[in-house]
Amino acid sequence: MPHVSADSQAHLLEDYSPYNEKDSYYPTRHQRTASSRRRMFATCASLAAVAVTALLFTSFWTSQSPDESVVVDIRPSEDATNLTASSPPLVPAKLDPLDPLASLKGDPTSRFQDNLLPELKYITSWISAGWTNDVMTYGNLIYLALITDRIPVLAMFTPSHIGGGEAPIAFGDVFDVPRLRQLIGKPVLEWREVKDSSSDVVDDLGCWNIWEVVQDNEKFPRRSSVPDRLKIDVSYTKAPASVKLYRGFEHDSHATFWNLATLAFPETRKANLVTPLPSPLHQVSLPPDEQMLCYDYLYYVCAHEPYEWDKDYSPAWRYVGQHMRWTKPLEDLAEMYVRETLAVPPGEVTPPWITIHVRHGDFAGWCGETPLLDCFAPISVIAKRVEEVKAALLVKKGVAVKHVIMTSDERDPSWWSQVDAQRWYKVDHSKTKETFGPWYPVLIDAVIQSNGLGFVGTDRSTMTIMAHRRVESWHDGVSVDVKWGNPHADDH
Ligand SMILES: Nc1nc2c(ncn2[C@@H]2O[C@H](COP(=O)(O)OP(=O)(O)O)[C@@H](O)[C@H]2O)c(=O)[nH]1
Ligand SMILES: [Mg+2]
Repeated sequence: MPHVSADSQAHLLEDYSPYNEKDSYYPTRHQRTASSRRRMFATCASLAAVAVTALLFTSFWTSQSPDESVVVDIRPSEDATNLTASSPPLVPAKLDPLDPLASLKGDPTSRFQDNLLPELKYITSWISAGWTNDVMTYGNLIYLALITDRIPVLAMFTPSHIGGGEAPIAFGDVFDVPRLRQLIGKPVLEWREVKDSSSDVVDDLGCWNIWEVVQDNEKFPRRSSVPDRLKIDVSYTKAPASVKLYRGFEHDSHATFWNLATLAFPETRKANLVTPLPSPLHQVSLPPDEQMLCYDYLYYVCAHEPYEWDKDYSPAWRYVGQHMRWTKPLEDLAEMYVRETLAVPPGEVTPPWITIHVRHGDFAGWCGETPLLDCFAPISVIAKRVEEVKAALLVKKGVAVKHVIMTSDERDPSWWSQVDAQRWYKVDHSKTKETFGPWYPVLIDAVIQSNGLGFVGTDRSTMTIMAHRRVESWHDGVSVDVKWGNPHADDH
């Protein structure tokens, strides 16, 4: 491992995620003021509108939603209570969540502000880590949008682990945004729908700086290439210390959803306005924007405890993440790869499979003095877990799974020959990058992992966490994670 300074090492470790620090440290629309008559009229009219909307939604979902099993009604209860005069601004019930143009003035504009509807409120944030961390970060952004009644605006995925010089890929080229809108029943926008991707105009925007408050190593807002890519010049306002989950605790960097959500509303926002940092390009100082609410970085956000995506109760997973389904072209491509991998003859149904995800690569940086052979789980330990998952699937689903597919970032040919010796299948990615582009080896592997009936992952990998959740939620399958770090780490 190259020599790195303590600070840069901390940054490097953070990207290993989700546990960048020692986990043992953890203790365990507009406001109306009207006469009571007008208020009563408004309430009745609203109730009628809600009833009609509810009916429309019900019939829509019954007739069109292909996966009711995962539909959870997370819309705020639109009862008389929150439709009274003192309600904070809501995404209006009459707004068609499925039509992106209903949430905008029209086609993408050169200045993003020119496309925002004055009566609506939006929320955005940037990413800056490994791809799966970034998937979670966008999931957190959408969840924060749900609890603040704002429309999330999502940027692209940036090529952090696949070569910094590669082109980004749009969120909507990976995840099925129309289906996401349908499943959460709310508008979701992509930046490419808001601002013309070829625009040369640099927009100014005031954002909250969370990063500098939740961690001690970097005395600046979280760095991300996204604002530059979107041509946005950001002026940051340091958030109040109260956003941090464990105030004063240097070994954790989490804020909570609701601490951040308070800043979305006028009273707490106003009470916490401090002098903003001038933007790097135009040197403008702007308070956090009220219409396009913006936070620098939302990876380290939780409702209850750090690294929640790893928990079954995770609200960001339950209300958002599980509804982030792959685009149909990506599903089809991965299915084609699975059929080739398992040599399924044309016309035959693809058999169920178990995917293994072995994460090595930069995880070596966590091994310290422990030799890698003792640190990473050996194939024998992984094989034991595969047998356990097979047995559990037989009991739970009555299915005897015969096919096991290995996915990994490991490049050592001798390690892969051990995989061959187990008669596990491996995906041939020798032509994937040149045929489909640099994003596709990891995208295809992630889809394959998510669509198995069983999953054996690597503890502490966000890619594993997502596959684990997806297999359980989408397929009612069985997932386990292999522990590592010393020869007895996975003893059980
Ligand atoms: N193709 C492929 N790439 C992988 C696999 N595991 C890890 N990687 C690469 O390593 C990166 C790991 O970063 P991230 O997605 O944040 O997951 P994490 O670091 O494991 O938490 C991925 O984005 C991929 O680029 C795998 O099984 N297949
Ligand atoms: Mg990562």
